[in-house]
Formats: sequence, structure tokens, C-alpha cells
Amino acid sequence: MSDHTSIPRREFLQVLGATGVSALAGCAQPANPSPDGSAPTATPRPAPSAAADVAATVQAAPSTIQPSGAASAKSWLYDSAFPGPELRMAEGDVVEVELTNELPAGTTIHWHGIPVSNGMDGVPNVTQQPVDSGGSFTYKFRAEPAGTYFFHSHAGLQLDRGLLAPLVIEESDPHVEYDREHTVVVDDYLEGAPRPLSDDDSDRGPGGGGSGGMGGGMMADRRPPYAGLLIDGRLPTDPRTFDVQEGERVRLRFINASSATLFRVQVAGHPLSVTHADGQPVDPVSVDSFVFGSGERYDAIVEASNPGTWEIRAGAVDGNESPARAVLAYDGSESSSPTAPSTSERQLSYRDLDAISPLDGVDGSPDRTFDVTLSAGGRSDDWLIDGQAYPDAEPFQVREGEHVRVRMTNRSPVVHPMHLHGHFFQVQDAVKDTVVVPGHRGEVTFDFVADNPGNWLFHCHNLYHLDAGMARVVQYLK
Ligand SMILES: [Cu+2]
Repeated sequence: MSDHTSIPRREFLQVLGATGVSALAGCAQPANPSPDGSAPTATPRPAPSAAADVAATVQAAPSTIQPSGAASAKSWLYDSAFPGPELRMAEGDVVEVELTNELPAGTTIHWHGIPVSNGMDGVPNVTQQPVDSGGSFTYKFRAEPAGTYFFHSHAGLQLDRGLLAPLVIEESDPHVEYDREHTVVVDDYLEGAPRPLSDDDSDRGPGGGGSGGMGGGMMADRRPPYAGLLIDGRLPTDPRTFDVQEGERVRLRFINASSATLFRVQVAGHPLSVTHADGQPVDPVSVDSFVFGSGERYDAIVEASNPGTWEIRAGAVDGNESPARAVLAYDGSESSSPTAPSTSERQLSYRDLDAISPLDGVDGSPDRTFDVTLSAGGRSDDWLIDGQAYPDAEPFQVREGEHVRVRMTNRSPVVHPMHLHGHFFQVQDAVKDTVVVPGHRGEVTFDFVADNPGNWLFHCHNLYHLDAGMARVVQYLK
């Protein structure tokens, strides 16, 4: 491998220092995190070696946010913006992003949903050593496939401080027509620094939502004490306005960048024609609302045929906070208070999603099946996959080329938005990278093709569940 040019020398040496000689064989391949570190593993794909079509810098640093306009709060952000500035590129571009870390802690960037080469995936201690405070790291990947994505810190609980930003890979040939688009980042807003839910603290109260009542030390239903819900970094008291003109078809790219919130989304006065799930094109399906979990994205087209000012609403399914909102404002309409959505008659279900390009290689019976149980850790505050809490957990081992099936059963009362790094998977007739497993014995099965060697995290995208162990490494054997 000769593509060391994309990694600043200092960071490369750090990686070398941490992993020893094995890194020489695998470029920036870091330490094997599994207890079974001796297993010979397949060699990851190299990062693209072509010159970059898009070069960007992202600075992670302490900053302030103004979620309600005036008052500001301290946080950690990308380029002092919340959400961070959108990265936009064309399908197939070679992209180079230099992360500089001005935080007082190590960090990484994960390119959520994009099947980058393993060394570029940004998972601390799995695909790279964290970028030290004062250090930098250059990520390089090919922007494909097209879609709506986001990127975020994958270190500790940093995502819930606001280290997140949208990323759009534009299609060269979209399967739907539209005149205008807006990216709509939906989030939960924590004032102050995030802490694990196991941190007992009397001023925490009973938590921001959920039904509670599990008793004992169980954290099963706890959410952090969120100060509110956000669309594009704004609390509902200071909503952002998205402009439209009558007659336009407006593509809205909804991203659930929250750390712990399942949202229901509606646009008052307008049906949503859902055109993409997790960035991947589906046969358009018309609904009044959809529900999505942390890490999921939906693109929907709204036909601007109902002039006025209308509320875009994203409410927590299991929280008590006021719904996040934005305003869809027709040019020339009075700036009166927006009309709220009425009841949703038709809510999107996974059954409605029919991928335009189903995944190849997942017909027939799988080469390997993992039956996994998602559960709370009883008296411990852990969240478990098959009774084990990461990092004290065995890897799921696969071989390159295999058709792999994962059958998940949720024995806890809360939803788990499960995310697989480095691969898309087929769930029912959709192609996705994150899927919500309902509580109370909800079952979801997905299939994927092991076509991207390396060590990949598979985890719950509820950040607090991930932090408490709900993760495994999918490890490619030689
Ligand atoms: Cu979870």
C-alpha cells in the first residue's frame, strides 16, 4: 500500500506507535479491538489514491450556540456552527477532509452511511486512534453512492455536544424531479456536557421522557434531560423558515442527527412523497408522516400547491419536550403564525419502502446468520447484544464475499436504531444502513454482503446505549 499521502505524517506515526508493525501491512489499519486479536483478518480496501476532487477542512472546537436566538450556551462544534456546515459533493468525487482537533479531548469523524474504506471510518480504537487534542487527520474517500448522509464524532458522547453536520452526495441522474431542496437536520438539545445515564445525579430528575418505572438500577427508559428539540439547531421558539414558491416540487432531506430521540415528522397541509430511505432511492410513496430513529434519513418531496405558512413538525415519540418545528413559507404569503399539522392518517412503515436498486447477492439462503438479542443489563446499567457489553464482547466474524443475515430480537421496552458501518443492508424491500428495532420483542432481520473488509462497528445509534455497551465489531477473517 502506498497511499500514505492522505494521512499527515504525525498522525500516521501515532497510528504506527499504537499498533506496532502490523500497521505497516495495513496502511492506517489500527489495533484489532477484539479479544481474539490473533485471528488473521482480511486486508481492508485502501482509500482512493486519485487526487481529490473536493478538499475541505473541518475544525472541531469549543464554541457557543444560540438555539433560541438570543441566549447562548457553550458546546463543541464543527466550524463554530450548529449543525456544522453541510458538505456537498457529486457522486463519484474523491473527497479529502482534513479534521483539525481544537477540543480538549481526542476525536474522530465518522461518515455515517457511506461505505468508505475501513481506515477512513472514524471509529476510535477500531479503525483509527483518536485524533489527539491539537492534532489533525485527513480522511479520504470516494463519494458513493449518492444520498443524504451526515458526519459526526464517534468518540464517547461527543455527538450529543453538537459535533455533527449534514453531508449530501448529489445524484448524477435523480429518479425524481424537483425544483428546490432543503436539508432538515432534526436533533435533541442537551444543555451542558453529556454524561452516561448511569451517572446518578439528584438534579437530573426522572429524565426527559419515556415511561420510566423499570425500578432498580435499570436505565432502560431513561433519556438525558434534554432542554428541547431542534430543527437545524433552532428550538421551536425560534424556528427556521424554508422558502418555497407555489408550483415547485421541494425536496426535503430529513436527517435524524439526535443522540437519543425517535421523531415523528409531518409537514402541515402537505403530503410527503418519500423518495429515499437512508439516502437510497425508493419508489415514491405518499404519506402524512414518518417516524425515524437516530441515524436514519428520509428524503421527501412536497408539492407546493397549498399557499400559506405551514409548520414542519418533528416531535419526540417517547419524550415530553415540545415538538421541534420549522416554517414552510410560500413566497408572498403573510408571515402569520404557521398552521400546525393535523392528524396523520397515513404513517410510513418499512413495508412501504421499495428500493429502486435492491442489494445484489442477498437472494437465497445466507452463508452465515447471526441471531442476536438486544437487551438491558438487568441490575447493571449496561446495554447488551447477546448478553455482552462492548468493548468486553466477542466480534461477529464473517468472510469476504459472504451473504450475511442478522436477525435481531429486542427484549427491552425501548427502541434500538441499529446501525451497521461500512455496508448497506437489505431490510424487507428497502436498502438502508440504520433500522429501528421496536421494543417489547420487536424483531427485525437484515441481510448484507460482506464486500468491504475490515473491522466495522455494528451498534445502537442511541448514543447512550452505544456508550453502555450496545455494540459489536464485525470482523473479516482471512
Ligand atoms: Cu439502543
